[in-house]
Amino acid sequence: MSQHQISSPNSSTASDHIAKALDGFAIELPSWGFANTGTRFGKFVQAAAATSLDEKFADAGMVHRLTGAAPTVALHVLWDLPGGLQDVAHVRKLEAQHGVRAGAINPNLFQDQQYKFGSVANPDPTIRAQAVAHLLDSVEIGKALGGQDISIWLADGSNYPGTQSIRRRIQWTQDALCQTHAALAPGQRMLVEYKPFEPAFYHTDVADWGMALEFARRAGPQAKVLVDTGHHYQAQNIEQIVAWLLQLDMLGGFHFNDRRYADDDLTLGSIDPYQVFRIFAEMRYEAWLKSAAPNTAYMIDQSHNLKPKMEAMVQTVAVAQELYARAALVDQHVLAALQDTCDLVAAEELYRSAFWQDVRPLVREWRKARGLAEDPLAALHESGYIAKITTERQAKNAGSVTAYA
Ligand code: LRH
Ligand code: MN
Repeated sequence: MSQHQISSPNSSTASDHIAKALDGFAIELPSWGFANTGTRFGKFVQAAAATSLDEKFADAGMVHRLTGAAPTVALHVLWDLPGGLQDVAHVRKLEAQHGVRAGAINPNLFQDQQYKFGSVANPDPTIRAQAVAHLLDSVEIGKALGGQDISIWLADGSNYPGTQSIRRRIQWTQDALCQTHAALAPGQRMLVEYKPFEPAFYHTDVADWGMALEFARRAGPQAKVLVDTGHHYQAQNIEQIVAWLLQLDMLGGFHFNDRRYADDDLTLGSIDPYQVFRIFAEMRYEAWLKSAAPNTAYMIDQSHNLKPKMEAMVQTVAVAQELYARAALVDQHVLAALQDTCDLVAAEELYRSAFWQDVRPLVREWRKARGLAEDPLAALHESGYIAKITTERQAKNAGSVTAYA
């Protein structure tokens, strides 16, 4: 075997590597990925889309049964628990019924009319207090459901220079995150998600990883940074940001999706699968370095505006497994030696040839060995599940066609 090549995928070592890696790999589904979503130019309603929490849990349960890798579903408070703590008992029932647990709790601080000029960073102290109250409610819901993470994304910002004080908004945001951190139970985490723009188009209060890092650090030890892959400027090196956050032990989790232009929320690996591989390679290095899997939450955050939602979600989990399996093929020990002896081509060949390995046969083998469908997408089609939910839901969905303006 030449020094450039890693062990071919059907060798025992590769299948062991992949099996071990996939046994420890789970990715969280977004409840909103099953619902009708759109852009500002409209929403194309799907007859089989989920319109209730029951249906979202049913769909998530089906994806987990098919893939064995999606045991939790992220919830958005106002979309999924409009009754707040009162809805917890119902969520518990759905967890038992569908075999998936509630995962990260995502507060909604972007849709209410009073948040036009911001939520936690709004110049009006009454509105800031309302936003903090919602964050504290979300923490209590998280405690009641026993999930680990409160995942906070703030749409706060402004559209025109000079119209808002960036400095005072930093302090207001900090105050809110400190109050939220103070309410966390031991073992709970708050994840601070950054995004450079949209819906604000001049400044966003938590716009990049540095701001999120500083906000998290100042909030307290249970605060970490969440990296949404769609929340970066085109030329940003996302895996370098991941490496830094790992180096600082401040990486809490990911929202995976893909994009060609902005926060397009397309399906993972559909535009740039090598990007996801490079991120997973940094995660594998961390696991190798610390001989333990990092406590990083892998989550999907996509809106399936055109693709049929169940297929899109099953496809996403399968692609995530395949890209994670490829990253598991990188021999970190050999790579480190090649990197530190600056054997550039050998290092690159070892790194990229892992990406080029067609691991699908071994991933199918892993599924088969665990009593799972070798091809989850084919199994979804054969299951009749889509026909069943289409019949059950089409009337309700037919009534929800909306226009933007
Ligand atoms: C914001 C975001 C955030 C969610 C939302 C659904 O763009 O990534 O994570 O709250 O999408
Ligand atoms: Mn996100």
